[in-house]
Amino acid sequence: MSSDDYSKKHQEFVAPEPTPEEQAELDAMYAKMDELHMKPLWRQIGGLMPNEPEPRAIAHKWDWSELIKLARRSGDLVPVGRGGERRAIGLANPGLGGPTYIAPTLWAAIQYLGPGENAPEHRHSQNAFRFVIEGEGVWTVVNGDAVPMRRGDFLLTPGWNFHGHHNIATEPMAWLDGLDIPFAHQMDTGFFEYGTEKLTDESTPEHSRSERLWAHPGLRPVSFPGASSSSPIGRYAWEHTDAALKDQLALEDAGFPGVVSPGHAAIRFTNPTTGGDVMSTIRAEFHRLRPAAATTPVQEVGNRVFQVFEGTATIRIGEESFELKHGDVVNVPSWKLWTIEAGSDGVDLFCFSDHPIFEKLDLARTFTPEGI
Ligand code: GTQ
Ligand code: FE2
Repeated sequence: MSSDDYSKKHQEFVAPEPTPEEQAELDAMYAKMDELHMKPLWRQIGGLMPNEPEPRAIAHKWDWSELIKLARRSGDLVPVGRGGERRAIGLANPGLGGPTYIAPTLWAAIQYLGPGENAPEHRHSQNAFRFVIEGEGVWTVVNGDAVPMRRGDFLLTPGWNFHGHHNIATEPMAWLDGLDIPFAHQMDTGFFEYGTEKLTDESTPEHSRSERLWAHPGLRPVSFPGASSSSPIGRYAWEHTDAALKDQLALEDAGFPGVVSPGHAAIRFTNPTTGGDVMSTIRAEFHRLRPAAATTPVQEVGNRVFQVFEGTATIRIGEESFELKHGDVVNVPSWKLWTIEAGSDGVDLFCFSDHPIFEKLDLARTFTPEGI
């Protein structure tokens, strides 16, 4: 697809000037349409069918220092329990008006659990993950499997799995939640049920059962046939993510392929039963940039959300740019040209997106402008 294809604009439609009599008839017709809940396409074609995506979501950054401050405050003031379910503070994209959507398809929240607190078990059709920006001491129970949460870990709670969170440590803990709540909400596909009031597992194992079965590199148990749309791995431990990124950069130094572009290492979390994305609606990746390295500028259909794990960076999104540091969250709306440039110490970024939705529906497009 060349850039010319994207620049062809709708023809300007110019109707002949109506006479006063014609205008009166037109006004009456439009009023009748309005009354009967009809709307003519010719008065809205440009807005409904733009030449290219015109997202209502805007690019926005949430400062970790503010997020964590308010999370702590809510920990002081608001109990966690059945009904409210989670002490999670959703990030609301200013361009999307009322609902708590960071993007039309995606929810992102900071969740906070004090020492000794339990977030009760429930299940929902919405897919969920956690990314642990800092701290440890919470374990999540997914269908009876206790999954520890530690710094840098990426955890899955695919749709319809019972899950609850328990802080058994002496310190509070906060992490990033990502779900497809807005997608389910807008498409009317959501189901929700309460689970048991009791803890289904009191143990705090080093590794979840799901990891012991599924998280050995390149190996799968023969006893589980077939592909599943969600990954069976409950926890992608930081040590594996970090090692994979380190190796990509070491191989780049030695002159071998593997990095995305010079100084830009990246991994995608995968479903070992398919090699594809971890869940049907959400893609998750981790990116590492060497000091001053930059990603290749790209436009993509779909939405990305980044959280800085370590280091600093500048992200350019369309005409805007944002300075990023530890814990900051930023979203990239559909089809906005974006690039990230690392600061002087390099940068580590967690990233999630809704790209699997659009790939499945043959709606995915990417465009890499030349000469940028
Ligand atoms: O931890 O189960 O941020 O159900 C939003 C909905 C977290 C959770 C959120 C949820 C959860
Ligand atoms: Fe949940």
